[in-house]
Amino acid sequence: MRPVFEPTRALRPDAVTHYCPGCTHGVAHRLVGEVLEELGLLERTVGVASVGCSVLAYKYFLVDMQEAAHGRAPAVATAIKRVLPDRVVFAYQGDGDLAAIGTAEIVHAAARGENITVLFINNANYGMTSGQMAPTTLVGQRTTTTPLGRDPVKAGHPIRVAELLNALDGPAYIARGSLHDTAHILQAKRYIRKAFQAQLERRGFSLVELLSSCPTNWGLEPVEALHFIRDRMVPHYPLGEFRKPEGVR
Ligand SMILES: Cc1ncc(C[n+]2csc(CCOP(=O)(O)OP(=O)(O)O)c2C)c(N)n1
Ligand code: SF4
Repeated sequence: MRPVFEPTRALRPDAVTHYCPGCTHGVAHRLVGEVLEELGLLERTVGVASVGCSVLAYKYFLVDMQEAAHGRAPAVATAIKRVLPDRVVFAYQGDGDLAAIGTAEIVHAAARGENITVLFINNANYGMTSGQMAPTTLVGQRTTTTPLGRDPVKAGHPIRVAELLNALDGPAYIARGSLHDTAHILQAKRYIRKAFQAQLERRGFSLVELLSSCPTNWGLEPVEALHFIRDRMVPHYPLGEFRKPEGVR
């Protein structure tokens, strides 16, 4: 019988996940793993795990992995890529990590056009530390630090990271996908593939933002959390490709 589905060889098959039920961090891991495997990159990839729920990503990916201090993954990835230019290097970062404590690192890595790929998991809060407001938290969204809902007068407006970085000259590829249903997961995978291809072609910095669920801290059932992405996050964070290298369709 011909198999119709096989788990990617990029992820440890015997790992017991620490992610909550319904969390789409696992889906994002699988997409990255599938793309790396399909492009034949498993032997030459170095991933950089950040601080947040994905701090243990190195336990799942069967590629070389390095842990970075909170927010510093783009700087660590920069160093690895510069020392080992033939390796494929990616950073995997949450929105607290990338868009709060690590804002300077991501902006300058993008502005420098570093030839690295960043997977940016936007779940609109700090997941690991029990659901505080992140820069990406929506106006009106309740978190443990905005129990009445985010008030932009006191807490500012949510940051659209893909659009922010698209204002820079350095990036080669920037896209935003979503993990809330199958069609969008497949679209997100195409974006991730193009981001890694940009790195392989030495085009420069690539980033894929992925709208992702955090049912535990949102106080929602897993399916409701997917609907929250679709109904609340996608309208604020439009999906699509913001920057593509010349000649890429
Ligand atoms: C220097 C430093 N400051 C603060 C923390 C506490 N901390 C750990 S994870 C985290 C936020 C993670 O949120 P995010 O990046 O959105 O990832 P998620 O857990 O939602 O996937 C914070 C503030 C830390 N570990 N180190
Ligand atoms: S706290 Fe949120 S982001 Fe972290 S594993 Fe659980 S659902 Fe996922």
